[in-house]
Amino acid sequence: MIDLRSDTVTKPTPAMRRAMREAEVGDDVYGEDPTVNRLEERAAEITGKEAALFVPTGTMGNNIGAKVHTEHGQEVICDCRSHLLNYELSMLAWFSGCVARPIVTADGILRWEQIHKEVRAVNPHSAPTGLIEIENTHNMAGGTVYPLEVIEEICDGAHESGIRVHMDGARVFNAAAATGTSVREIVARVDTVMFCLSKGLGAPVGSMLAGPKEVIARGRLYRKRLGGGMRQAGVLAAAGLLALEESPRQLPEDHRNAKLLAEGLARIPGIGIDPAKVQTNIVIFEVTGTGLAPADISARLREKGVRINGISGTHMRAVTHRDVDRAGCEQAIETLAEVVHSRSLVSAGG
Ligand code: TLP
Repeated sequence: MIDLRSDTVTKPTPAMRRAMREAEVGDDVYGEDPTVNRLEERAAEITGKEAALFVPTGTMGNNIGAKVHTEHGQEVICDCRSHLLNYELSMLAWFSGCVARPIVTADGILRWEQIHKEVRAVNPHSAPTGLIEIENTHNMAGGTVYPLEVIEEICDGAHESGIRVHMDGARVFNAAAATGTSVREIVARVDTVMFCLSKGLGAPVGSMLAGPKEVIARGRLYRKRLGGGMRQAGVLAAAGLLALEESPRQLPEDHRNAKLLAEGLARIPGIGIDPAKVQTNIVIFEVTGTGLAPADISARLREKGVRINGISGTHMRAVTHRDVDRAGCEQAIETLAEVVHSRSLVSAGG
């Protein structure tokens, strides 16, 4: 199976499995798991933050990130297609008691110019702004990357207004690989960053939330409240450490494969995509012109050994990662071309 549904499908490498088997462990709720402690220290070092917290998922990391910066009854400014708003079961409302103030963007990238118009102070009518959330890379906008100066402008503007910034950096290592900038530089001015070990970096489980010591200490209590106190989690952290040290070097290859995929898809009649806009490992394309719905294309691809999901009634998303190589991507293009071609033969009565 060529599985391009997401980079979350990556399986742990043999080296990760070995490290997991041999991991030194302890009870992490007591702070006694040496491997978790090492992972948290490394994540803090790499992000240039005072501290980091190992959480089971990106969703938990984002929501603890939102919680530590906000109070009930505030607003969180984010892009309208953000993961926080659309794919986290309204945890922002349920857990943090905040309302999202979504901003429509063409490319998922917020600019201070748009944000500052939405910042609200306490007044008798509106909920005050508690947080700005930016997603880098932006998943549903097609893996787009924040230019460094845009992040800096947002953070400087936010901080002058007394507002904090959280980065959903689930794929911030992809942003780093695409721009040749270190993760540390990318996240230097944001107050907290969440990044995932379990996507392109290939660990089986886990994400990190990094930020100031005091904030992470409060985050640790929220993690426990949410049921995320993981005891001998060193078996997971061991894979996470390898993901941090070894996996980033794979990402440029994933990006080249995404470009190849996009160029191949652009040649298939009825598929809409501009390969020039593909910056990292996410390829979003329109299929309306094929006369097939995304769900039908998905089902037909699956019969032929390729998995790609629809993300709406008109668009599909393919995500490259290290478990699908260049030949796999070429095969995926060919299979999609066959599916679309057989449909056009049917509609032409051929
Ligand atoms: N993204 C998943 C799905 O939930 C859509 C995927 O397949 O891409 N932030 C971003 C930007 C994400 O893309 C995701 C997962 C998360 C947060 C949440 O991470 P997990 O799945 O670990 O909770």
